[in-house]
Amino acid sequence: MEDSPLQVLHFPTTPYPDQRPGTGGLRRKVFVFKSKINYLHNFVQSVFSSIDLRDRQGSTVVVGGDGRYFNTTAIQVIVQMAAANGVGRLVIGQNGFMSTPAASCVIKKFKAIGGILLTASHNPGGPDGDFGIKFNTANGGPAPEDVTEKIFQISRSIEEYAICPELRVDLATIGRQSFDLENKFKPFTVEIVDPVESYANMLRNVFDFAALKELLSGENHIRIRLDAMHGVVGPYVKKILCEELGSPANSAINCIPQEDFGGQCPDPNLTYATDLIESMKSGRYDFGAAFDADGDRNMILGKHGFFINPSDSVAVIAANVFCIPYFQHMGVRGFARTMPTSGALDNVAKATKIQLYETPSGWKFFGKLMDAGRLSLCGEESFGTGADHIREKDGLWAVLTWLSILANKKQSVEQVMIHHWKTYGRNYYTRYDYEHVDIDTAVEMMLDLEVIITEKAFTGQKFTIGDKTYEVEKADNFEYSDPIDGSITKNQGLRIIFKGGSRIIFRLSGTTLSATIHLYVDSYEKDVNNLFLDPQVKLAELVNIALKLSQLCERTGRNTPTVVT
Ligand code: VG1
Ligand code: CO
Repeated sequence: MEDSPLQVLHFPTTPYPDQRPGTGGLRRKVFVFKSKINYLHNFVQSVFSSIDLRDRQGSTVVVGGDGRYFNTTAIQVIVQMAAANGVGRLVIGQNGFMSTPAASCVIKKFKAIGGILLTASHNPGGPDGDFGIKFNTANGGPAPEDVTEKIFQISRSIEEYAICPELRVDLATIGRQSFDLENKFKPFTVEIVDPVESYANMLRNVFDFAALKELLSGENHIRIRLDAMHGVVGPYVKKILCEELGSPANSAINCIPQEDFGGQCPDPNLTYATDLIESMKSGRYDFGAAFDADGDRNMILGKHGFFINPSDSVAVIAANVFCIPYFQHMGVRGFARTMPTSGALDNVAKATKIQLYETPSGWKFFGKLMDAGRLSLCGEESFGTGADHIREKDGLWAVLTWLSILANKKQSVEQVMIHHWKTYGRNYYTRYDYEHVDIDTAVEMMLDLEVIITEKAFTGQKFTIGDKTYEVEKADNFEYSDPIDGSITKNQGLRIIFKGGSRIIFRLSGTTLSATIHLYVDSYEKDVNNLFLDPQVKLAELVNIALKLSQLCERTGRNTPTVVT
């Protein structure tokens, strides 16, 4: 306990116009947070001010991050501001580290009113990289739109912030620290916790750890390779997969969190997860997976790098959902996918007569459905998969889910996938990202395309390439009406749906700092003789139609995308 109470001070500040959170929180270049006066303070104050004072007084808030550059500096400021804003207790991950799924779990465990997560997720880190702040609410999930909008509105007219500038916390030592504050009746407390333990505990109740241990270290064990990509999930992989489930130490790579993620983009896809892809080629490993910096994304690979498309991944899990004890106990109430995710999950929903929901991109829309007891399993094409055990997508959960299926089916990753396609048909899928394009060009392209596709005559229009004709059945700018509270979310991507179900979708990224155009293309195939084509060949005609319609190459000056999934 400090000798004399710490001062609570109020400082004037001027607002920034650009603090509207995107698909996954507020993301900016490190230098913006670091050098623009009060940029961080303004946003953090706006987050606290968005919470009713009665709810805030004496409450618990969780804080943690993906360990990127500026993580601990930002946490020290958040601690000082939380204390000054009436928060009673902060629960912080040791050394400021906490994966996003672990934060979701810890928020519930400590009955917190929310959590502040310092992460820019899959975006690059380091002094020249990106920094980000996400705010999660009491259910453990990303703040819904009305909350992020409120935060944004406050940030536009903020006049002062509150802070205890002398308060310093020791982030390294597990345990409780108390601080007496001026004019405060009760001390402010900080609890430094090991989030790995809370998270592992939760997973022990979701999976059959004995069966997984047998799979990974029993007599006929398989070999796995997991790439934490220098992000925050490394210690979780080590503890759960290696120490507890007995996988050898060399099955986990890049497991020490680094401020700049080793200079790599911590994005688990076919372009950036290079170490994993390289080591899978040798054929020494039966199963491979990579995670993003904050541990909520996952990429699954089979032997020789057999790639599981994330849209297929959630469908495979849905089809084999009862291989996981959690679902055996809880049952399955509904499935959901984001709009650009392929219809593979829809096929399983149809066959099992389970309700399917289609939401905009981003995890926040799933949480409401889960809280209302309507949703059990969901996924995104962007390497996000999860369930209602928490309110965030969960990379390690996805890995243990796949391993549970392998253990149960006694099949390889490839066999599981092929069996799935033979049963349900295959949704060929590809996503092209055009990163760092000129923002005005991108916005203009989207506006013009919207005009074209929403003209009345567009529906019914036919596109013929070679001997194939695609007829437009429906085209719109996707809009979501929330089945729980009726709220409407507009402008979520341009979709062109053809007869037979093939789709072309255009969307602008809401997480990258420079403009990124996403082009998503999918096409359903049920003929068993056509299940093993190269998606790029199979989808070439549709991609062609998309590029012609949008004039993307001419407008952006790009002939090829920067990332292909
Ligand atoms: C991207 C993905 C979206 C995902 C979001 C946050 O958003 O497309 O599906 O939910 O990132 O993921 P956008 O708006 O850039 O396309 V994470 O792991 O970066 O929090
Ligand atoms: Co992430």
